[in-house]
Amino acid sequence: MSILVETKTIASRLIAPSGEAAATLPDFARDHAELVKLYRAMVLTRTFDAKAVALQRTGRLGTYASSLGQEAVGVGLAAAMRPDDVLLPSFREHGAQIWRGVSLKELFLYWGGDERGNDFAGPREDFPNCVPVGSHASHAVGVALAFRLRGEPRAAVCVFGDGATSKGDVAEALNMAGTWKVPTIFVVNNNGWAISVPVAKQTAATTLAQKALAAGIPGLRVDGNDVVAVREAVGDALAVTRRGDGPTLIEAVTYRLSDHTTADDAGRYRNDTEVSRHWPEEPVARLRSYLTRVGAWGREQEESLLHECGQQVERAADDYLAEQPLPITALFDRTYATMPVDLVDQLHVATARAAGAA
Ligand SMILES: Cc1ncc(C[n+]2csc(CCOP(=O)(O)OP(=O)(O)O)c2C)c(N)n1
Ligand SMILES: [Mg+2]
Repeated sequence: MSILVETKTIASRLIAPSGEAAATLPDFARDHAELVKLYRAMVLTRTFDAKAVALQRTGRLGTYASSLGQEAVGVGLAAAMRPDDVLLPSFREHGAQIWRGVSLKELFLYWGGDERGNDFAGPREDFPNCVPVGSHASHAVGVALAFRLRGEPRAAVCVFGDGATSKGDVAEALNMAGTWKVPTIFVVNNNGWAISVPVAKQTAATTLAQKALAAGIPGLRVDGNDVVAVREAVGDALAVTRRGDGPTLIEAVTYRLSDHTTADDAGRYRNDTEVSRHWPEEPVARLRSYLTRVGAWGREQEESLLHECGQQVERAADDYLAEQPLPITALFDRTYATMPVDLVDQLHVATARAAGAA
């Protein structure tokens, strides 16, 4: 009798950290222009990220969750999606949101505490960031069920962290997705840490991909710092689910090079040696190195891309900073059709204070 207890522990990889091809590349990756698009999106994401941290440090943005070193997960999965699929991100998927057309100004607004940042002009049906850990996984199953009931060939792509996989919400969502065979792709952005808790301290599972087994769905591990491998894995899973063959759980193994958020100091619980060990694997340098090797990228392109991204991000930051903030009373606007009494009282206090301050 054989007992199936885990999925493959080796993460599939197409481009090695050195920038050499580690396997035969899929068709899309033979087109250098396609790879350059992925590279540009990762560089833009990183440029946005650095500016967001700088704005927070100077008191002009709220608490911000950096995606430094994790750009390949977001960009790779979004590049595999169709525009009318629906993305349900957690809070570290800036790369995916940017790829799908959320504007940099909207992202700054959101992280500046302004709800208008969630009213995307671009992907109208994408979900806003989900800060409660893992609670959007069941929403993703609902979205996918709606697609099935309406006979639409669309899929829901739900991204959450390694920490979220320890939550009941995620286990329940995987279970129902498997039972109903709905078109949901779950991507675990495994960055090694849930704030100060490393993966090994929150689960005895050898991989997070194997959490798919109990739900009766495929689970696989992919190198989350290899944007080509991420795009390929998510693309394949989407093709399967569009045929009606159900969901997949993809564990993208990456590493959080930054603090958890700007409100965190990872130096208090994680040593620098561990972080240094992961820098050589980061996704942006890896793809640049591949593109340089094959003659599709050079110093001039790099310089002009950095300049372009810098300008685009600065313009968006200026637009964000020039926006008239919403009145404090806007906090009360969109949660209840009929406001509970205690909130009505708070609204009166806020209104009075705002009037006093004016
Ligand atoms: C339900 C819930 N519990 C606790 C928190 C506080 N919290 C915010 S992020 C986080 C850790 C999340 O870790 P992980 O899922 O690995 O995502 P990562 O932040 O590493 O991207 C926690 C516990 C929360 N936001 N929601
Ligand atoms: Mg994590």
